[in-house]
Amino acid sequence: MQPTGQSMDAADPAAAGGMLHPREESLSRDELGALQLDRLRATLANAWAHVPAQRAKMQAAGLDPQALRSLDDLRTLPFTTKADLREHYPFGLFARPQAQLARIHASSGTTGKPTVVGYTSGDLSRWADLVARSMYCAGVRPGDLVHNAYGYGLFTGGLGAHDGATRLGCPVVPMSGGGSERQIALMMDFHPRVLCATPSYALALAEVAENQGVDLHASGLAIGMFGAEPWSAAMRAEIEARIGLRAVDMYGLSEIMGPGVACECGCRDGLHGWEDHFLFEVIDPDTGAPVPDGQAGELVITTLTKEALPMLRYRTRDITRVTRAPCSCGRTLVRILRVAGRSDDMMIIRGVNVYPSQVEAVLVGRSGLAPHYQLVLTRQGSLDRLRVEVEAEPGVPESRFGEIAADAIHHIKSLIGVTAEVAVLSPGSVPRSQGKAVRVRDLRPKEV
Ligand code: DLL
Repeated sequence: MQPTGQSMDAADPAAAGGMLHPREESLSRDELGALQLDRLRATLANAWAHVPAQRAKMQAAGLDPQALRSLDDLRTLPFTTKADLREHYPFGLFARPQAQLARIHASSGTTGKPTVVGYTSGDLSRWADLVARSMYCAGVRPGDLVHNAYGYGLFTGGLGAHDGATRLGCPVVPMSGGGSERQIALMMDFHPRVLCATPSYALALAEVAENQGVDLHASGLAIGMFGAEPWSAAMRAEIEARIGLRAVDMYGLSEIMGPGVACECGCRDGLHGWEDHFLFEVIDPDTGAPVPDGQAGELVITTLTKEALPMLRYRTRDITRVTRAPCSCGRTLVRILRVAGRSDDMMIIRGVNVYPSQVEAVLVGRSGLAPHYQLVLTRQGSLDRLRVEVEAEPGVPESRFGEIAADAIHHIKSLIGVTAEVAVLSPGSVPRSQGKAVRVRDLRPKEV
């Protein structure tokens, strides 16, 4: 039931070297670099020929796709940001006319217009391949039943996971998010081996099952393909204990493709970024300068095979570290060492930088607390203040809330170095997620 990285292909030798575990995953860095350079030239040529805004940027930077000599030459090109997508809303950065598109997705965004992305049928096919590779590398095998609770629709999670599972040869139960009682009933009846969901929704499902007296350990679930939001190691342990599966981290973003940009293998020692299709850089978010492997920075991604929406040096705003040391599963691709959070979600509390996932790591599993929380940011004078609203574990008497809060305050201070207020609330007070959880409520006055 617990697949490991090393034994994966021993169980399925036909897949090694095939579409599910292609040679490209284990090339030497030189071979991989040569493949990436070829594909980068083609990507730049595509953008040059079909996206006037990208061509203008290349011209201004003096970058001629044909004359590209090394991957490092790309660094002369300015970054692409979400603002560029907004400026050219909805289709202005597309490299293909509408008649050549097969699908549009969009992410809602917290303010203003959504970010719109497009795919040719070739793009959809490569996306399905990469999600299939992600699932395979995580231990999913052809024939496994996949219960897909990612939201279907404009969000890339539902259809992305669906097409990938289908490509892998898995039957899919296309549940989408919500209707938790029904999801649980069907999981108990159908016995899926794989659950696809955001980690926060997986936890919400576990809770609803427990409240109904249903034991999800008996469902037969073995692997969770979880992503779309940051989640801590403590949250992983909590979900695994409550559902009885192996929780795997899968990363992606719609601007680049959707789920399946990177995924953990059975070793769970970083997420393999599919470098035959993407170029990964890590930069200092303040200066834009590259940071060495192993050091935290913002992930920047260039697509190497996208037709409809080639993305050049896209600033993801995700803060992470990478290593290019080979993994014990044999893959030589870059490993992304979990995404700590988005730079937009970083809080600065009296000069200390804090991500919500760091606070989560302190709260989840702490005695007396349930893993349901929200962080509320307020401003007093010129100082930002952090208030942590977290639920008590069911059954804990209210008379103990004060003492539990004091313990949490102490550990947040000693482990993260910030002073927070903590309010322990009764069970059920924090809204449950059906997709991406809302972890931060920012009540600070808006800057104008
Ligand atoms: O969330 C795609 C996806 C769907 C990934 C299902 C994995 C599973 P967007 O809605 O565009 O796309 O949001 C992308 O979500 O920039 C990260 O900030 C965050 N994110 C995605 N996966 C992870 C992860 C999808 N595994 C944004 N860990 C990204 C941490 C993640 N953050």
